[in-house]
Amino acid sequence: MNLIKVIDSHTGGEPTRVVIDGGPDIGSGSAADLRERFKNDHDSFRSAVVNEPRGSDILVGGLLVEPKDQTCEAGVIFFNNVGMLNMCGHGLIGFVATLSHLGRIQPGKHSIETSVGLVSTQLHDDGQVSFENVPSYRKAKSIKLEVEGYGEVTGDVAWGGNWFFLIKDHNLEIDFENVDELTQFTWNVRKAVNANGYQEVDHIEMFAAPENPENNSRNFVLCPGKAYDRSPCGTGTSAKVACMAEDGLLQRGEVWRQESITGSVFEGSYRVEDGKVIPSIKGSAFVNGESTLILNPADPLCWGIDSQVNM
Ligand code: PYC
Repeated sequence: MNLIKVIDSHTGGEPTRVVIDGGPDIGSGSAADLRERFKNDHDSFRSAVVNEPRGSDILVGGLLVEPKDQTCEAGVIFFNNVGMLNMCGHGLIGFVATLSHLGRIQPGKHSIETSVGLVSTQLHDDGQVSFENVPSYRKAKSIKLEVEGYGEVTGDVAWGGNWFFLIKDHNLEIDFENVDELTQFTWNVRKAVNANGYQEVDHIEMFAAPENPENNSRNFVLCPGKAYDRSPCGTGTSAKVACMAEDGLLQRGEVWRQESITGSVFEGSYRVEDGKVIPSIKGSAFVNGESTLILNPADPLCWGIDSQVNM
């Protein structure tokens, strides 16, 4: 039997499960190297931690690792129901809240090593967390796609730590009651964008007017494993900020309040360094579980029910 210690949290409704003890031995190296080793040799462990019957399609996992860069407080590798994630904004906020819960950090600045680079985080006195993301940018503007069942859809391809296709113009309501339709639409968009030369895009993000007038926008984000993000998506908000910066629609330091379909909010802003947009994202996470997972090889579902997502 393997005993795996985990801390669960949610960030604006989106859950994160951080493995703090009992994970596989993946040796030492940068978070990018460890991510590859974890991906190639320990995929069943990933599935055991996040998939049913212990987890669910919306759960994002984080493996706490020793950072190679000794200036960092910790390293983390993110994964989900179908594979590995690059960066994960809500996951990073949950990770910092987890380190705080464990007493490993106090309010202040802390660097964290991720598989796409170092990110600087700040735990605020009131428990909120902000982080400066990796440089974010738009790769392609106003790409037109023919989307099955919906006709022509226009959007931008952008990087915010994950790859996104961002859609402003559509006729759908971003509302809880409409989640099935939003999922179908964004899934068809994903198929179209991948078939049109953007294989790397695995997150689809659409925008509408906010429900709360204090916010700037409401979004719906479809994640790679076909679950939708309950939070406003940290990497998605970073991609949005990068596009708006390029269009002159958001100035340096100006705050963009991104509301999710659940009503939770991230504040996004940016600075420019060496000509690159460096987004900052601020949000809150709450630890809501501390438990030991039991991996019993006699259990036929010990390694989880693999999420079946057919493109
Ligand atoms: O917050 O960046 C994010 C994220 C990615 C996938 C789910 N959440």
